[in-house]
Amino acid sequence: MTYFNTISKINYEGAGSTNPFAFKFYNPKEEINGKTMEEILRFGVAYWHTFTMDGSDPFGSGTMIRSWDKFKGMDLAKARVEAAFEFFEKLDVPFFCFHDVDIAPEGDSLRETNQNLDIIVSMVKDYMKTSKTKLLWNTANNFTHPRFIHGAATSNSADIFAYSAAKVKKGLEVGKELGAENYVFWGGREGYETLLNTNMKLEMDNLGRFLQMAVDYAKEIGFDAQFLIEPKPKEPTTHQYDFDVATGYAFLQHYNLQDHFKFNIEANHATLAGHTFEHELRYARVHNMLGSVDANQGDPLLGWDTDEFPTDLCSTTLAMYEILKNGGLGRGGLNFDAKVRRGSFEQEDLFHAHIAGMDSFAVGLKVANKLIEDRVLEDILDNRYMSFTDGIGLDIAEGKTNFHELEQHALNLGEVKHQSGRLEKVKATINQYLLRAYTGE
Ligand code: XUL
Ligand code: CO
Repeated sequence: MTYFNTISKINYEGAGSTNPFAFKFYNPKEEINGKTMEEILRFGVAYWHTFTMDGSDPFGSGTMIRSWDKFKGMDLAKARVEAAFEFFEKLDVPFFCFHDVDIAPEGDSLRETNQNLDIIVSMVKDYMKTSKTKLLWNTANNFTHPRFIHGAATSNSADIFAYSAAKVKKGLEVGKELGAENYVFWGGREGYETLLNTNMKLEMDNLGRFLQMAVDYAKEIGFDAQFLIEPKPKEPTTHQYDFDVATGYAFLQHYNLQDHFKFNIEANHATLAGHTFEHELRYARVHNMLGSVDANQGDPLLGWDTDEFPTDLCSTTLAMYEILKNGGLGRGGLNFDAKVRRGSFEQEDLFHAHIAGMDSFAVGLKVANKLIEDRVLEDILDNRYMSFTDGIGLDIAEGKTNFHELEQHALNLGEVKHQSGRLEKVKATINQYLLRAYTGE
């Protein structure tokens, strides 16, 4: 059965196209430095937002009109797989991502849930034999069901800790079965609402032990995916233990897990933490911990996770700058952890949304690549930090000096001349590059 009957394959038609069902900037086969856009950008579709969620919010019920919703239970799960692979093919997207509960309904017991999962996983595996779309990552949803009311690996209940472990164990087996490139840990409820009833030390130690057991089990079964922590500061909890990349990195180092994990960085999680998207990418990159990206954007006027499709070209440019400087995303990708607005309830909106996101990152890629080619930001940095390239500065940078020498240097200093930061000039230059990207000037 088919579900998107009025829509055919989305092709690249160029910046002047007026066809809403065409890419204007994302040209999968176009090469940039010897790699195609498709290979660099590694786009993924998030199963939950696109095929499972219904548009409900805390104030209103679902609005999405989905042709597969006429089915129920396992039939609905199967219909979603059919619809998903039709969508992937029409969008010509190389990856998808899912939580266990997105693809198969929970049964009355964990055993039954696993059986449901097995049926759908074997169906997905069959589709993957003929589809080009691969699994970027899967994960366990250890936050929606009421059993996770007080957390999963950080629950006060040891039984729930065990239940959560069983779900991740199954997730690792599923990831291996489907050849997942990565496995994601987003600590949905791994945090607290109040310290007044929380044993922070025990909860964090348990989370460390949980992740170590996951590493051990993946090794045991020969599942070689890259493990990813996805930081988020709050929501649904008041405070999440994986607040941001810096906090997550300290956590990983404390529990000696840093060699087994990288980060999956989500734009809207960065802004909830009070950072820019590019800050989180930069922090991960300079520590060699940038693994993958959940591509979306938040609403600066709202204090919660709005998961909008990314359309801010300045943000996609600065994000692609970090990704290119990282030498690419490796086994990671750009997963659209993004949902159409509640008012965009028609199926064709799913295409418009993904086309908008893919085109926005394609622009970001081209502009960032040009900025790097012309050494725009590199020259600024070289010039700005020049004082560390010889004399006392070089000694500092090479760790060859001490407070005695530095004091002598300071005592003999005359007036120190500063250079302007030229912030406005830099911003104007970025705008110039953005606007020039397609005029060819
Ligand atoms: C929630 C979120 C999740 C993770 C996977 O904010 O981003 O969907 O990406 O569990
Ligand atoms: Co996410």
